[in-house]
Amino acid sequence: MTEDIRHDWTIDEISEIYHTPVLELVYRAATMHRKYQDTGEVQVCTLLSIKTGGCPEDCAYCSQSVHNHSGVKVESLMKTEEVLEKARRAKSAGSTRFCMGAAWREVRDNRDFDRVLEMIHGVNDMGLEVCCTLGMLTESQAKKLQEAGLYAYNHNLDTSPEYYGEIIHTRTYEDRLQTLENVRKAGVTVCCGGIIGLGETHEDRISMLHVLCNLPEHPESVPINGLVAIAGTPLENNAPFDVWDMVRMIATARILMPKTMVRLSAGRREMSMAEQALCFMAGANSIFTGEKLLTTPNPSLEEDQEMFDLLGLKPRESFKEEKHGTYI
Ligand code: SAM
Ligand code: DTB
Ligand code: SF4
Repeated sequence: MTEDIRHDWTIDEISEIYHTPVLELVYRAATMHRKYQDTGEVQVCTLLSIKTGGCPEDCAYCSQSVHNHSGVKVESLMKTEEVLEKARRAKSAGSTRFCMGAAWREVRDNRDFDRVLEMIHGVNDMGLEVCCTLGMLTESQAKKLQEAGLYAYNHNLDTSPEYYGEIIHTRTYEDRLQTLENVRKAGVTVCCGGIIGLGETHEDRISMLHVLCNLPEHPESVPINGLVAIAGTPLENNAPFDVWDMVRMIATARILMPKTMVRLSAGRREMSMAEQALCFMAGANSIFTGEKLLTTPNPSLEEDQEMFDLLGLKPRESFKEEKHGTYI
């Protein structure tokens, strides 16, 4: 079984997988999925933007950057009780993971950070997997988050090292990798993925997957986002992402990182139920539910319930142990 879990993938091998005729690719990924995951289960996560807008970074896709003009209102950090109320609601709507996002370049050791630690405590006490995405952080900050009860930290590579400079100028790929290392050292699980539809090539996507699957440990979750093109950002007129490319990304990620939760993330609103079903076939086993992602709309709870019923999918329980490569 262990030959499936590798950290020495070459670009050529990944390219061959990614470019496999799509039905054969889905079959291969579905086979790997069946071996390492419970195929009838999909993790249900809820996002909340706890500090919206005013971010000094210049990510070209983002509604929350001060460099873009999306019209998103700058808000200060939400009150702890309000956040906990949202988490309670997410839990009663069936969510098992709660992800809090702040539009910060990096974490600072200030009162806001102390309040985030308090939020983590509260959400963790509800029995939810707590995830945060707060920008760059040091190892000691990551340790404080871990001690507060943080289960996962989201920090995306977004695209390939080669294309990164076209999308973000205010930090480097190396900065991202350093934060991921700090998270890992603190014993927090890693959530790291990217976006398709930024204008990148197939080679860029392959290159991003190459970085992810050759990290010393595979991220426990890999979100694949389809660009939500936001008016007022430099990418507002990008062509919609190709659903077949989404399927290829998910299937390739599943084959490269069999034990990882692969999340069909932003962009589901632009996809039909049948298209999403193809992504689940290809190995996606996590989604964000609830009316909003961070600043943009998401399918409604009713639509997602209908999809789960139709496809016979069940929500995955929190803190579930991984399967170790058995055929079912
Ligand atoms: N500021 C933190 C950071 O950059 O790590 C956290 C928040 S950031 C919004 C989290 C991730 O959401 C980004 O890295 C990006 O992959 C994804 N994202 C943001 N805006 C998006 C968009 N318009 N379409 C698709 N994905 C997006
Ligand atoms: C991730 O990979 N996607 C989520 C989460 N991690 C933080 C964010 C998607 C944001 C989509 C655009 C928005 O709502 O602003
Ligand atoms: Fe800031 Fe994160 Fe948006 Fe980049 S993606 S502008 S770091 S909030």
